[in-house]
Amino acid sequence: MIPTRDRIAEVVLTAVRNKDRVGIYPHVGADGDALGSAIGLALALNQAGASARVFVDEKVNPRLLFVPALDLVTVYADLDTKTWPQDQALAIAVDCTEPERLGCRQELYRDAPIQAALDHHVSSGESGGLRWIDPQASATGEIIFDLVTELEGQLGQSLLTQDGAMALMTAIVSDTGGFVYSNTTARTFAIAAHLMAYDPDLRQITYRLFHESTKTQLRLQGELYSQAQFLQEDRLAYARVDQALMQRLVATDTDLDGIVSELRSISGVEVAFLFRELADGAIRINIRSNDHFHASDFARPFGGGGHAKAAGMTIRHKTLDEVVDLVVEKAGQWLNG
Ligand SMILES: [Mn+2]
Repeated sequence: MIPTRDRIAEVVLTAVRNKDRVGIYPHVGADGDALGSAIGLALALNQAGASARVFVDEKVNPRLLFVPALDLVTVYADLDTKTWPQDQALAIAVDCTEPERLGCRQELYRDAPIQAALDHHVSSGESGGLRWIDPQASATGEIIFDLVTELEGQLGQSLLTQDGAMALMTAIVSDTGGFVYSNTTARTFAIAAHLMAYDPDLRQITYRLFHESTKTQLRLQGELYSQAQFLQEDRLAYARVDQALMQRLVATDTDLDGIVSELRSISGVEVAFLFRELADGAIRINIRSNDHFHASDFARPFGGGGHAKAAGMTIRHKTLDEVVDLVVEKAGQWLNG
């Protein structure tokens, strides 16, 4: 039996040799890995003679607008589904395995004569088509690199370019947090070293992905951090933001990104909360925790959910003060229970 990754390399090679149309589908809410992988793959396939395009559900995240070759990306709403996708010989899902993760585009994907999925997440669901899943890969970008390397060998032609290396480096930097998460391996560095030979702008990638901020964010962080509260021998930290503050600073929801994680990063803090009053009066609560506090178990009785260390919930028909008191008291019991 031919391993699936070889079969995927084979169908991609056939598509390239036939100069076929190949549709590439990152998951909804494409992050640096999904988008970088998709564009890196599209560039390599086009370099080899295919006609590849990337289809996405929503506009590219402003943080990712530095990624090269965005002209290869079409947003679903702008897509004339009667033309291009009808002729695709091959559809490739990247950074996801289940067609449900493709949102509006799942029919386009399913309609292709051949489907292949490239992913590093372990998937339980059954789905048609070919799958190349490598849970050892820090990012789908590593899998794309392997596939491109395989194609280069088969075609006896170099397919990586500076833009392609930039896209794949973005994918890897994004999912490894800049080569610091525990998913970073010797192989990750070996691939990164290979990509560096094409001179991608690594400084630009890390700045745009992790460090770029705005004046509004700085002011908002200043306000929230200076008012942050610490309870339970500093094991519980929280910050709160009401509509008046948001309006005074002309801040939006995304300006609050990262604040609760920053509170959780404080040495000794087991659980951190960010309480925000929404425009309709509901209170949204973001929870970040360390090993000893299960965030989604905590959120569930309040109708929320998420993961062990990151969860959220929304409480209605109570004031911000009431919600803070309620949640902080309950969390105190959890910490001492
Ligand atoms: Mn990924």
